[in-house]
Amino acid sequence: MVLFCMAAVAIAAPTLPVAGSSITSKGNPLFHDKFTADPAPLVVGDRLYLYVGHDEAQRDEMFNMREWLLYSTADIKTWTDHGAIMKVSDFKWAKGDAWASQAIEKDGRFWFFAAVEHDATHPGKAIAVAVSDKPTGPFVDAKGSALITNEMTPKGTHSWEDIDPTVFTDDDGTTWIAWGNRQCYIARLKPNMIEIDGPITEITPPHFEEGPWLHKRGALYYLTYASLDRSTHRDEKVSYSTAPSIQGPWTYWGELTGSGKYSFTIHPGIARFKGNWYLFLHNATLAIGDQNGSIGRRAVTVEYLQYNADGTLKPVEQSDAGITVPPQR
Ligand code: FUB
Repeated sequence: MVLFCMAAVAIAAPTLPVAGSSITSKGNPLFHDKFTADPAPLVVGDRLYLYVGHDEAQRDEMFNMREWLLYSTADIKTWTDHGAIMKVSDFKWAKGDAWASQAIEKDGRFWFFAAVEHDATHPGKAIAVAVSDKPTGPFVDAKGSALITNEMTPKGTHSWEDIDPTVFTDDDGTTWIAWGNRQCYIARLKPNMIEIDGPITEITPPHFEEGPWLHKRGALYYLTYASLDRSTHRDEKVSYSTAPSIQGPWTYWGELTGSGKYSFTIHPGIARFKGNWYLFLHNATLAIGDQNGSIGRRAVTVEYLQYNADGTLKPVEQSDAGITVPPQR
């Protein structure tokens, strides 16, 4: 990864909300009291839950992420701050790095998948799985060990290859998990949600960097991800591919967004909620006190996601107004 630390433009709100309090969003970034990253939306009934990583990097630190936070909304304007729903220390076998996550509902329970740094018994990044009876937690380690370790993907060239899980349940009830950095992998999950079922297959799309997100609309499957064309770009953008089946073949459609302002990373999370589709991202425009945005001090944003008649996605412009203004048709 490349280190970029840039000046930030957004100024922190004067009052700091506490867990349980209500936040009325006035545009992007969504939240001003904490640095947030790697947004992962989940719709349950009439609420949208947004799981994020908590960026706590100090000065020139690259990342300092120890816990995952949760926000929820019924109208995508007013958000409830639920505070931390899990700490990386809750996974006893992990030694740090509460990186990107995603939660899904299956059979009435909520399964939370997240990237962490494994201890010395399986060096490198790993994927953890936790479970709760409610989307708001408390979540507990569901397996007592990693679901995916670095040794399980031997083709990879670096220790942080096994990050950024995305989970998706197909119409036949099978849940799939995709993940990766530089290489993108996919595998079936067993119905118990804590074991891989069958082979791990590589599906790396063009310019794949990290942050895959699986979703389906109509008959089409989408693999949206943080992309980096190292020959021309300094910062990640979002690109996507589509397929007629979760098992491919995948067709690459190119870039969906530009880079997140001042941010090397960008991390897509997609959800349909009350008739609209949303693309959650992050940038590094937020400043809190004397802490400017940086690679490890990011802020979550949201934009409308719109489809063309053939199922391809309309390019998304990132803006300060975000979804406070109606989408352009
Ligand atoms: O937030 C830590 C890492 O940075 C995530 O796992 C990646 O997707 C990137 O956003």
